[in-house]
Formats: sequence, C-alpha cells, structure tokens
Amino acid sequence: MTMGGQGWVVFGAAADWGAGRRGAAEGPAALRAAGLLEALGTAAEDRGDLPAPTPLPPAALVPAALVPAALAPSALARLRPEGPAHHLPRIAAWVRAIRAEAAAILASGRRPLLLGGDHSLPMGSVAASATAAAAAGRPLYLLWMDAHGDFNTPATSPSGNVHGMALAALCGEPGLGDLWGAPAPPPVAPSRLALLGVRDLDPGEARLLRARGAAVLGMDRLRAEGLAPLRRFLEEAVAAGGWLHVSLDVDVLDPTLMPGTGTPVPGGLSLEALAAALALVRGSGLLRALDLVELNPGLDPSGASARRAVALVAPLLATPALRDAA
Ligand code: NNH
Ligand code: MN
Ligand code: MN
Ligand code: MN
Repeated sequence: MTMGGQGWVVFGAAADWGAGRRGAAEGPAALRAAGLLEALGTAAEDRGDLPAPTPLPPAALVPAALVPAALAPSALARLRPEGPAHHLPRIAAWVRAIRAEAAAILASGRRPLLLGGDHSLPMGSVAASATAAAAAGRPLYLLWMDAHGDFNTPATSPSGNVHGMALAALCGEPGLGDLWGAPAPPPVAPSRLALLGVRDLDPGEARLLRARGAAVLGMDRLRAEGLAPLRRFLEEAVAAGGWLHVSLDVDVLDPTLMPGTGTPVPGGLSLEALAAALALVRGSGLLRALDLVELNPGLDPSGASARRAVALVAPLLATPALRDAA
C-alpha cells in the first residue's frame, strides 16, 4: 500500500554491528511480527529490509595513525584487538545505505521510519534529515531518547562499540573517519539537540556533552521538572520553523518494562511517561523522521518488549498533518 503526501515509509536495517552483543538485527522482524504495520494502518508503506551492503575498505575510515595517539594507555588496554571503533567498515556501509534510503523517502515528501538494528544506524537516517532540512532552509531539531548519551568518540569510548558514538559523530565530533563519504551531512547543532531519559554517561562523553552545551534531560531532571523542559524544546522548534527527527532507543524505558534490549539501565521511563513525551512530539506537528532501535527480541522471549515498542510508536505515527507541508 502506498500513500503520497506526508505518509510514513517503514524500512528495516537488520544489523547490530554497532552494539556490544548480537541480536538487535532481529528487531525489524520482531516489530513486524508484533503488528507494527497493522498498527500503522493503510497510511504506511513497508519497504521491507535493506539488503546487507558490502563493507567498505577499512582504509577509507579511521586513519590508524590517529588512533593510539588519541587514546590514554588505560583506554587502550580495554580495547579489543579490532580497534577503537568495532566493525566500522561494515557500519559505514550500512550508514550510507540507510542515508540514501531515508533521503529518497524525504525527497518524495514522505517520512522515513527506520527499524533497527542498533543505534549506530541512525547516523544514516539523521544524516538524511540534516541534509534535507538544510536544503529546505529549515533548522533540524534532534530528540535522542536513550538511557545513554551515545556521545563517545573512539578516544573516550570504554567499549569501542560504535552505537555509543553515533550522536557525537552526528554533531561533528571527529574520530570515525570518512564515515558518510561525500557530501558529508551538515552537523547537528548541539543547541538544537535534546537527550531525554539519560541515566548512564561515561566520563568522557559527559564532559564532551557539557562542553558542547546540548540539553541533557536526564532522569534526575525529569523527576524534578517532569516534561516541561521537553515542552520548551518543542516550542522552540515550532517557533524556529524547524524540522524534528526523533531517535528512539528502546532502552530509554525502564528494564522492567523493556527487558528486550542489550544494555539495560535501571531507573528508566515508565510507559506512561514515554507515551506522554511522544504525545508532545506528535502534538508539535514537526516530526519528519523516526528511528526505532535497540530492540533485541531474543532477550525477551515473552515478546512483550516488541509489543510495547509497537504500542508506544503507533499513536505517534497515526499522524496529524504536519504543521508545515513545505
Ligand atoms: N556508553 C556505552 C558505550 O559507549 C554504552 C552505549 N550503549 C547503548 N547506547 N546502548 O545507547 O559503549
Ligand atoms: Mn542509543
Ligand atoms: Mn541506549
Ligand atoms: Mn556506560
């Protein structure tokens, strides 16, 4: 089924090279099995999963000479033999394929919904949003819903897992080499970025986030102020005539509600709080693109994690008209 106008186009990326454990690649199949397409109704088109791209030659990416110099010996000792950004050539190939797909969907005036897969993959979808927003003369606002900051670089990452570096790379932090090829996307402005639900920051990424001045609406802040800071962020985006991309890492939910994810962190959002946040997003009328990532269905054989993810995003996508169809 297809629909023109502002409908959603769903595509999957069955890849988990950015995560520390395998299994998020089963996310797209699990989300479809849990009824995602039925929940979206006839207004959405499902393009299926992208074919696995061929890994890029490693030489195109992190220059080896840069790496040891950038790392403290203590960080170096914790790295696995494959280097400071695991599986980067494969991830870069996925990122480029996802960017191309999301860009084509945006160019047709519709809205991409990326089903992951791990959280390195939105380096492709957000790149497409950033490029399209710039071409339309609109400021891009990015809402990153996550237990984690994903603001490491190869030099600060304690794990070497690229899903923990995706947001930093999108904001223009160096370290992943020529990830996107040409043309590189415009970097996401930290002043138009909000992280929601964060409760696990590594020391290096915490320092970098602070230095860049991004709005970290962590769990402590949410407990104190509720969703008021998110409301202000969205109001600012509306006033600026912005576009909004939401990248939803399911580990933003409390692990008691979302056990099917690879790096659960206690103390997360309730279903009600996340639904309320997504209702504010929907009400803004600005949402142009969504990522739904880090579901690892094998870690929750009950299937409840996938069903909850579907139930949460379905109302978000049952779309009111965009504020501005241009
Ligand atoms: N901060 C850790 C790292 O960089 C964990 C990242 N894991 C995530 N991010 N799931 O959303 O390795
Ligand atoms: Mn993440
Ligand atoms: Mn996370
Ligand atoms: Mn951590």
